[in-house]
Amino acid sequence: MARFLVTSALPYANGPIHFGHVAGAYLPADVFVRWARMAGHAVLYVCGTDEYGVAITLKAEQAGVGYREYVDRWHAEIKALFDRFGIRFDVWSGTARCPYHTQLAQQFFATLLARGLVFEQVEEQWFSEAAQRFLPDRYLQGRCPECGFEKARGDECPQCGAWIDARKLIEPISLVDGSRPVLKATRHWHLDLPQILQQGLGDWYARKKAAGDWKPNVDGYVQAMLADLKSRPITRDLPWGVPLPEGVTDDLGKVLYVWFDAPIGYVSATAEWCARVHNDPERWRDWWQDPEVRLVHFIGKDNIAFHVVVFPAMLLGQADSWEGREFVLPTAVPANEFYNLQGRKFNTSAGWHLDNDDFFSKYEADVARFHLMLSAPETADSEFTWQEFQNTNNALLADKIGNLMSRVLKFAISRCGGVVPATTGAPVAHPSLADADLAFERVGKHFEHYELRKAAQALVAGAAALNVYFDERAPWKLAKSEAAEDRAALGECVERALAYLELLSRRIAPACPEVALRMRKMLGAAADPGQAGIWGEEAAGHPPARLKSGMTLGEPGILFGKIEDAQIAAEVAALEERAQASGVL
Ligand code: B3M
Ligand code: ZN
Repeated sequence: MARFLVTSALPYANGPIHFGHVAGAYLPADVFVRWARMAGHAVLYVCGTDEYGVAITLKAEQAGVGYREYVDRWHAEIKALFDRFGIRFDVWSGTARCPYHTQLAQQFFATLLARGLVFEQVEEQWFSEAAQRFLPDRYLQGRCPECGFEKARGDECPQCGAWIDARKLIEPISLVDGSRPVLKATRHWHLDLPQILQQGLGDWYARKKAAGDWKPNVDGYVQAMLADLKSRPITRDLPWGVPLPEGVTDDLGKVLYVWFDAPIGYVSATAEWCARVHNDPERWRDWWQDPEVRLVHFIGKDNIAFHVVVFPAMLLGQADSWEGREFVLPTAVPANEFYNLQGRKFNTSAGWHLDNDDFFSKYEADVARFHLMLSAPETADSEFTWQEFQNTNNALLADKIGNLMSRVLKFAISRCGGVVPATTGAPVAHPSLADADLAFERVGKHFEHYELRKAAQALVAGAAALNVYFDERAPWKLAKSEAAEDRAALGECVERALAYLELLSRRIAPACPEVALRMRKMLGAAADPGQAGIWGEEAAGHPPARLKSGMTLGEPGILFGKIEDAQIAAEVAALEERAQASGVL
C-alpha cells in the first residue's frame, strides 16, 4: 500500500472549462484516484481555482467587476462541470480563498530569498503617471518592434508571433487608462533556476529519466528547456495577488507572479483539507514532507515547464528549512496533449464547444467518461467527434457490455430461478475466460500507469471475451437437456458468467462509477464499487465466487441506451450552427 498525493492543474478562475480540459487533466486524475483507492492505497486528491494573475485582473477590469467577485463566479461555475462528470476532489480550494495560501506562498518566497536562490534586480518598466502604477506586459499595447503591427501586446505580437520585451514596444499606451506610460526604475525578484539546477534539480531530473519516469512528450520539452535554463522574474506589479512578505518591499502593489504562487496552491489546499478533517492545518506536512508519499501532477502539455522544472525547483530550494524536513518532488507528471472538437480547437466564445447543460440532459456522465478515456490525448493531440462518441456508446458499451449483462441476467432468471447457481467451484478452463483474465489483469496495470486509452480498450476486450464464452458454451442449448451433466454444465456456465460480470463491475468502476453501481445492484452484489480495497487481485485466473451460490439476483435493466444516427446528425448540425451564429469562425 502506497500513499498518493494527486493534483490536477488549478484552472484559472477566468472562464469556462470544457471537455478538452476534462480529458487532459481532470478525468485521468479522477480515474487514477478511484482505482488507487479501490486497490487499497491512501490517496489525497487536491484541486482548486487559480485566482491571481494578469489574465484575471485584465478581464475583471474590462468587465467592470471586482476581482473577488469575478473569481468567485468562475470558481463555482467551473466546479459545476466537474460535478457533472463525477470528478470528485477531496478538497476544492482556490488561491484567493484558501486561508493558508498567502502565508505559505510568502514563506516559500522568504526561504528562497534567505538561501540566495531568489535575487533582486532593478530594471526599467513602463509606469502610468495617470494611474500611479507600473504596468505589467499585457497591460500595454503598442507597435511591434519586429513587424510594425500597431496592436502588439507587451508580451507578444499577435501578427508576427514575436516574443516582445515590453520595453522595446514602440509608442505604447496603457490599457488601464489610455495614457502614454513612461519608463521608470523598479525592483523585481528572480528565481535563480540555473543555480537550483546545479544544486540537485539536474541530478534529480536525470535520475528519473534513467528510471523511465518521464513520458516522451514531457522529456522532449524539458530537455530543451534545461539546455538553456534562465532565471525567471517571480514578482509583478498588480493590485491583486499574494503580496511579498513583510519587509521585502515597500513598492506599492508588488505581488508574487501567479505561476509562483499557483503551485503552492496545491500545498495550501492540502492544509485546508487537513484543517477540515484533522482540525489541524499543519498536517499538510504529513503529505508534502513525507518521503514515502508519491506526488502525481495531472496536467496539460502547456503546463509542463512549471510542473517538471519550476515547481520542483521551488520545492528543492526549500531544502531542510522547514524544521529540518524536505519536500517531496513529483513521482510522475502524466502530462497530456491537447483534446480538440471535430477538427478544431475548443473555443467557447466562438461557439465551438459542447453545451454542458444540453449534453448532460441527454447523455450520461459515465458514457462521456468512457469515451474521453478511449480517445484521450495521451501521446498526441486527439479529438472528440460525435460519430466516435456514438460508436463508443452503441458498439462498445451497449453491444459489448450492456448486452452481455442483459442476456446473462435474463437467462439466469428464466433458467436458474433468479439465483446464482451452485457449482463444484472447480476451476473452469476455457480459452475465452483465459482471454478475459488477461484483459482484466491489464486494466489495473494501465490504470496504475495512467494509460486511460489502454485501460478502456482492455475493458472492452475483456467484455468481448466474455461474450464469446457465453456464445460458445450456449447454455440455451444445454437447457434443452435433462441430463445431469448438462444441468451441471449450464449451472457452471451461468455461475462463471455472473462471477466475471461481478469482476467487470469492479474493473470498470474507476472509469464508470455509476454504471458499476447499477451493475452490482442488478447482480445482487453487496458493496459500493468505490470501496477501499475492493479491487482484488483475482483477475489473474479464476475469479472467486464473490456472488455466493443461491444468492438472489437483482432486477435486470438497461445499462446503456442506443444513440440514433439522426440524433448525432442533429448534434453536429447544432454545433456548426452555433459556430456560424457567433461569427467568429
Ligand atoms: N492555471 C494554467 C492552466 O489553467 C494554470 C495552471 C496552474 S497549476 C498550478 O492551464
Ligand atoms: Zn509583430
